[in-house]
Amino acid sequence: MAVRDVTGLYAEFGADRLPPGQHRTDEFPVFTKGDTPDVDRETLTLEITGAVATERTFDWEAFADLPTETQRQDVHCVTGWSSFDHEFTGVPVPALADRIDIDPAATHVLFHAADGYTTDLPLSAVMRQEVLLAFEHEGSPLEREHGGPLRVVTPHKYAYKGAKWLTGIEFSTEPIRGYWEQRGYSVSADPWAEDRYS
Ligand SMILES: Nc1nc2c(c(=O)[nH]1)N[C@H]1C(S)=C(S)[C@@H](COP(=O)(O)O)O[C@H]1N2
Ligand SMILES: [Mo]
Repeated sequence: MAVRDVTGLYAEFGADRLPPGQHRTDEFPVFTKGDTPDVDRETLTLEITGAVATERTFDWEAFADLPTETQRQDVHCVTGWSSFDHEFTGVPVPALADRIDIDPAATHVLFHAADGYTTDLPLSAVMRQEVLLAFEHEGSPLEREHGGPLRVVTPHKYAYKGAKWLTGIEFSTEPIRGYWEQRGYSVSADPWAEDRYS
């Protein structure tokens, strides 16, 4: 399958691929607030709730019917590390949106995860081709510690916007703050603006 290289997306936001104040690592560190939850493809449920015409739940079989894409992306953690050139395969959010009838009044999204984690973004920041609901990394099922079976990746934002072990996407007409956002981290989280705290 062809790989879409989106590592050039930084040009929309800043001068350099490595955002200011970040250092590059060749590792892919694991960064989780607590324990890794026990989720697999067989037990996966992805609930679409809130400001949508019909709330619905995808199991793995229904999810696997959605269009997918493989992209090369960079990861930027707000604690300072950036890790380049990861190949993620997943469903781009616009492809999911085509199937779920989002309320035109919806302005925000809250992602829910199996470990109780949540994170929020404006809908406009989520409705981008490079925001993937990712289930493969480097051609293999996404590693459990990196969020397998299903996570969000947000290469245009600090990586705390990418919920691992995704279980739900809640659309809303006003912001609902996520786990780190309630604890002082930035809602917009633009790495090139060094938008770390709010
Ligand atoms: N469910 C869940 N998602 C999460 C987190 C978490 O603790 N729980 N940590 C976030 C943070 S702060 C970062 S930097 C990335 C790290 O992803 P990685 O462990 O695959 O590097 O996951 C994000 N998504
Ligand atoms: Mo992070």
